[in-house]
Formats: sequence, C-alpha cells, structure tokens
Amino acid sequence: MRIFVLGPAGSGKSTLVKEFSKFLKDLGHDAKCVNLDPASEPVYRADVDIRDQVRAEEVMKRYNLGINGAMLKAIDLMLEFSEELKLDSDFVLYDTPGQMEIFIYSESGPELVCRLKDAQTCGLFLIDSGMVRTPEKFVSAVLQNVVVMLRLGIPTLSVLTKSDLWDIDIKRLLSEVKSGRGILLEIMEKMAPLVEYTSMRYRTIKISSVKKLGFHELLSALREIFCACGDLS
Ligand SMILES: Nc1nc2c(ncn2[C@@H]2O[C@H](COP(=O)(O)OP(=O)(O)O)[C@@H](O)[C@H]2O)c(=O)[nH]1
Ligand SMILES: [Mg+2]
Repeated sequence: MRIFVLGPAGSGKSTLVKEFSKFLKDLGHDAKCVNLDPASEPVYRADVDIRDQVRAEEVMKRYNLGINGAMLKAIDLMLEFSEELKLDSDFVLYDTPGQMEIFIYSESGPELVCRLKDAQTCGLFLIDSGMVRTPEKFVSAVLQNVVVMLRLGIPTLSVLTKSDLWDIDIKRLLSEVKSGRGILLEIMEKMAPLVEYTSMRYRTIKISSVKKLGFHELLSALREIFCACGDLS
C-alpha cells in the first residue's frame, strides 16, 4: 500500500511518518519511508530522500526564486526521478511538503502522485486538531480534504493530529454542523450531508503521534479503503 501523507505545514506529517512506520514495523510489517519534501531533512531514516536529488535551497539559488516558487519548481524537477521513488513494500509512506498549493493549484503535484500511484494508493490528509474546534473550521478542513481527493484522484482519509493536546468531539461537531448554528447558516446546512458522507465513507481518525494513540484505528481505516468485501471497496 502506498500512502501519501498530506496536509499543511506543521500538521504533523513527518512525525506521523516516523512514528507510524515504527508502529507498522513493530507489528512485523515491511514499511518504507520516502521523503518527498525538498525543503526538510527527514526526522526518520528515509529509504529514499528526494533531497539527495533536489534541494529547495539549491533550486532557490539556481533559478533565482523565492521559497514558494522554488518549491513548485522543485516538484517539477522531482518528476524526473519518479521511477526511483516507486518502492514496493507492505506500506510505503510518502512524506510530502506542507505547501498545499503544490497539490491544489499546480499540475506537478498531482502528476507526481499519478506517476507513483498503484492500485492500492491512498492519502492521509492531516488536520491539526487545534485548528478545527468549531463546526465552521471542521467543515472547512474536511472540504479541503475533498478538494485534495478530487485533485489527486486517490481516496484520502481525514486524520486529526495532536489529539493529546485537543480532544475533538467529531460527533458533536457533526451534529452542530447539521443544526446549522453559527455564521453562514445556509451554506453549512447544505454542506452537512457532504461532510457527514465523507466522514463516514472515509473515516475521520484521531491520532497522536507523540503519544502513539489511534494507530490501530488508522491501520484498520486504511485497510477498509481497499477492503474487497463491502461497499468500501
Ligand atoms: N503534541 C503533539 N505534537 C505533535 C504531534 N505530532 C507532531 N507534533 C509536533 O508538531 C510540530 C510539527 O510536526 P511535523 O511532523 O514537523 O509537521 P509537518 O510540517 O506536517 O511535517 C512538531 O513540533 C512536532 O513535534 C502530536 O501528535 N502531538
Ligand atoms: Mg515535515
């Protein structure tokens, strides 16, 4: 299974890759880590590190770009190495850059995912729990994940990270979304069925990489995506 770990900067992607790969290995699985972030040294032992080929700081100098332009250019350059980034293993965890415009507004991000994906490829869209404490923010985060799914063409689970710091009551938030309280009442009411559908179809999981909470649930949710037996296939 190839898993793209996606989400804004600071949402906990690299820490999840580090701790979840350890968890999978401890269960006896073969798990590999690939760093696709040309701007960050991996905090885990990367089986493949794109920084051996493309480094954001060098792209900035060579093409005279600021960091945002360099990140987009770096992804273009990374396409050349896509064969080397394709690993076969029970689980391959791809750590990605937090600049979401790479995946949402550029063609290179989706193209990279397209080149690396196989029949069992999915995504984890990481959401910092501290950022989704109101129904409006929760809806906004889940809908961002829907956009990511549509852009990348892979099923993507919403994962609430740092649940050791914030315990988000997903059921309560969903019922508040449905009851349409707060601002933008009509939009929220219309969005509620979609948010509820995506939250059920692609379960929202709460985890803490620091405390290693929710990893079993995360693993079973990942397996459910490709389960051939039910309507989750
Ligand atoms: N409390 C807490 N902090 C976390 C957790 N996961 C990540 N962090 C912290 O959040 C910050 C950003 O994490 P990082 O993995 O680098 O995020 P990335 O930018 O998405 O790769 C770091 O300081 C991590 O130590 C978690 O589960 N709990
Ligand atoms: Mg990172």
